[in-house]
Order: sequence, then C-alpha cells, then structure tokens
Amino acid sequence: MNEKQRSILLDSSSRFPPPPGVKLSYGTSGFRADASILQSTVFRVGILAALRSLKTQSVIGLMITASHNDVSDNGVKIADPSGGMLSQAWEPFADALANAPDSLHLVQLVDDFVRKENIPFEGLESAEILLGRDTRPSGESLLEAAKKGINSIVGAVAVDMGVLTTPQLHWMVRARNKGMKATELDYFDQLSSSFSKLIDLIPHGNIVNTMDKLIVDGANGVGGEKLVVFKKVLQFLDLEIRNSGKEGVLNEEVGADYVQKEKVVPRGFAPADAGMRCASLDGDADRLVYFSVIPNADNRICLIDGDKILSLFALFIMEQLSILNQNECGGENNSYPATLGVVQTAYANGASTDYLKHLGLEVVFTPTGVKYLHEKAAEYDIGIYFEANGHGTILLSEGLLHWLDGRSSKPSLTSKGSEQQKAALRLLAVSKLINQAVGDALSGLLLVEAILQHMGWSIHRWSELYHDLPSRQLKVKVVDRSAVVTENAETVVVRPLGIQEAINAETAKYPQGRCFIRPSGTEDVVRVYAEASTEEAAVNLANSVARLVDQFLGFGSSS
Ligand code: G16
Repeated sequence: MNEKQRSILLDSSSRFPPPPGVKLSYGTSGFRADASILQSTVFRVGILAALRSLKTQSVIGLMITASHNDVSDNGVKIADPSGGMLSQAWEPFADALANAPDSLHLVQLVDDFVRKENIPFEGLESAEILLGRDTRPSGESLLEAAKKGINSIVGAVAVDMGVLTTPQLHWMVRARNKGMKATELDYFDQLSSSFSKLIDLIPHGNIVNTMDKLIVDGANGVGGEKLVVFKKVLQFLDLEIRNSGKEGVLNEEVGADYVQKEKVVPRGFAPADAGMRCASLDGDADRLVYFSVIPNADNRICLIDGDKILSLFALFIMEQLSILNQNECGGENNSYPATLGVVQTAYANGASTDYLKHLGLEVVFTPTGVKYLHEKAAEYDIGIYFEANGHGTILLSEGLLHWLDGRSSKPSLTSKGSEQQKAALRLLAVSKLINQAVGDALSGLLLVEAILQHMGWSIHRWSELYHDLPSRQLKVKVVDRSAVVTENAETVVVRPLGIQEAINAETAKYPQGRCFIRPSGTEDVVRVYAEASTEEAAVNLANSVARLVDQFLGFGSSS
C-alpha cells in the first residue's frame, strides 16, 4: 500500500472507532446488531466491498438491512459479482476487519490481506460498489458510513441506488456484471414480461383464478412500498397491498417471519379475509409465505410456508421436464438429461421432505443460511432451494438454458408450437422471472401466481398437497450463543457436551418427535425447533428442550 493510501485509511478510519467491548461476526447473512453500534462496522464493510471489487474487477453490492429483525436493529452485507452472497473465504477477513481495535491495526490488516490475496492496489485500478438500503430510519446515516469506507480506497466509487429490497440489489449487481441494464425499472420490466409470458403459455381451460384477488402483507417495509409501484405495471394480477409501511412499525406483528413462526394473522388482516389467498413478505422482501385466514378460528391461519412453495415449484418444473423428455411421437427424448435437485434445511417440515422424496426427487440438506443452500442448488441443472421461512429460489444452469433456447451444440428441441417447445419457453421464462442471485419475495410471488393459474389451483388445493406435522419454534436467550456448536447440517449439537443426549432422551418421549437447537446467526438467541405428531406434543417438546438450553447455557428465559 502506498503512503497516500495509508494516510487516507488511517485518517478516515480514526473517525469510525469500533464500539468498545463489542465483538461482531459476519453471521448467517452479514453483520447485524442494534443500529446504534454499527457505524464503524458499516464503514469497514465499505472498505471490504471496495477491496472485493478490486480483487474481482467487477461490480460489488453493499446492502444495509436487518431484514426480519426489529426496526431498531440494522445490518450490512455484501453481494458478490454473481449477485450471490459474499464468498465464504472472505468471511474471516470481514470478522477481523470489523473487530480491529484501532486504525493502526486496521491498516495493517488491510495491508496484509491485500498482499495475501494479490489484490491490485496501486491506486490506478477502479472499483464500483452499488449501495442499497431498506426503509429502516437508521439506514441513511449507515449508508453514509459505507460511502466513507468505500471512498477511503483510492479509485473506488460508491453508487447509491437508494431504497431497495435486498433481492433487487443482488439482481442489479448480477445484471451489471453481465453487461445488462440494471435499474429498478429494468428489474420490474423483466419480472412483468416473464410473468406475462408464463400466463400466455397456460394451457387453455386451466385459467380459473385470474380474477381472484391476492392480498399481500408488506411487513411495513420496503417490499410493500415496491409492490405499490410495481402493481401499476403488472398485468394479469389483482393485488391488494396492506402493511405497505405508511402506518405500522416494520416487522411488528406483521411480515413473513411473524406469520411463519406464530402462525396467526398479521395486523391489518381480519376474520373477514377468511378463505382469501394471502401472502406475507419479510422486512427486506427476500422471504415469502402464503396463508389463508381460517374462519372462526381465533386468528389462526392455514400457513403455506417455504416448504410448500418449494413443492409447488418442484411439481411445475417436473411437469415441464417430463414434457421435454418426450419426443413429438410420444417416445423418449434424452438429448439433454437435465439433473434436478431440491435443497432444504433441518427446519423443513418432515412431511414436506417425505412428500418431495415420494415424488422421486433428490433432497439434500445444508445448514441454515441462503449462502449454503444456494451453493448446493447450483450443482444441478435445475436446483430448487427453500428454507421453511420462505427464503429460496430456483437456479437454472447456463448449459440447460443454452439448450432450451437452441444455442447449444446438442440436438435441439422440436418444432415451433409443439408441447416441447412450450415447456422450453416456460422454463426460459422461469429463469428470467425468478431471481437467479438470491431468494426474492416479489419474483417468487409472481411465479407462485403463474403456477397456480397454470395448474388451475386455488390456495386450498395447493395447501392440500400434504399436511404439515405440528411444529413449534422458540428462542432462548443465553449468556453466549457461540457456545453451541453443531454438525450434520445443524441436526446434532457437539458442544456443550451432554446436551445432545439430553435432547435425544426428551425427543424419544414423543411419537414422530424431532428436535434440534442452533445458535441464530442474525439474533442474539439460541433457536429451538420441535416437531411431533400433535400440536400439544410439539409445544411440550419445544418447551422441555428450551429448559435444557437454559440449564446448559446459563440463565435466560425462552419466548
Ligand atoms: C437470514 C438468512 C436466512 C436465515 C435467516 C435466519 O434471513 O438469509 O437464510 O434463515 O436469516 O437465520 P438465523 O436463524 O441464523 O437467525 P433474513 O431474511 O433475516 O435476511
């Protein structure tokens, strides 16, 4: 690092001292904490983003959001050139940078890392970082801190894209690096035109619920705001948007996280909505769940979670692949034997996994966190991944897309207007509609709507695909959540010693019992998930295991 760069870094970082006594970790999805202590962290992630852009010679994204967390929290994460999450290989550097005690240590860390990674750093190279933030009040000043961090690397330019959903920013980074146009208008254009294409390709006679209204809970966040704008250009969908941020508090008894965990109606919905098709976005619109209000049932809902969205997507993709696997004379067509796989986490309801396996699908498990699921799904020609909380997408390989649109050297598809060609066009439209960078509630919602219309299904028909096993999730506050170490995709606890045996003994008391604990990567809690044959049993199992967590990990109260 030359002298000029060193002195700029020393000077700027001395204005962003880290909060004393706080240790942060990059976590499931970037750094998250109370917004009041994040200035220094966000400034430093700005530096990291600039280095990542220099290293990859590509556009990088930096998003200020704490998604489903309380409005008083905030966070920061990086989008890599592909639009996906920051390479895991850089996470230790992110942790070290965020926790460097002072400017001198910070400059030393950057210097060492630049050498180790061979980052071009002569002050001649350029770097570009797209910045986005959600609607949290703290976002504006944190974004300024990020800009200061970026500007302290010579040659780096910060481009403020304004208030965005997290998936919009990921989409823009990906689009920019592919040489495509990448404004919000381009995003809406691509989504609405591919949605219209899917609707055009619906077999005659199937369209039954085109006129049915979909009611969306926007979590009082950015997703609701964006949908209000998007609705104006969207055809073939009757949308009513509630909790769009005008009145209520972000994520407070609204949004996908609340609906999925509590299984009750969010604010703004009433018994009069019983039977309607409803959907809920989370605070930064990267998660989506559906629900319907149960009539006369004390605010309870019939939840359609990420597992069931995954199942719907899988059925549609399988249908298209099976059409493609036949030739026009009804024989087999193996010119492109596409691989299809689905990825879940331990939170997936056991009934969903059984259902997917019963369909003949390959189901694999990873730890929680889109970064793990996405990586696994990318191993297939078509990889569908979803967390039960509604975070997921479908990835389609370049090889498959080339074949579908006739660019590959393999024998191509059959004649214009054939069923095979329509199936190919549907998959191509899916690849444009569903976000290829990350889970995206807006694009996921449009795909669900298109598939329901394609199938001619109501929300009730969809929900009947299988019946969830009763489940319960709890959070337990502990002294130090990092004391919990898990393995086997978070299904087994190896630290503290003895707790797994105690969990096993408790679980064995319940028919169809399944239970695990894991430290959250976004909140300062240990999470408990329990499943059993009845509602009461699932609740009892979760409560007993929460008590075990208290006993083993210090004091605390489960909620
Ligand atoms: C983030 C991650 C998700 C994860 C969720 C909860 O979602 O992107 O993959 O499921 O956090 O993680 P944890 O249980 O570790 O707190 P979001 O919507 O908050 O960005």
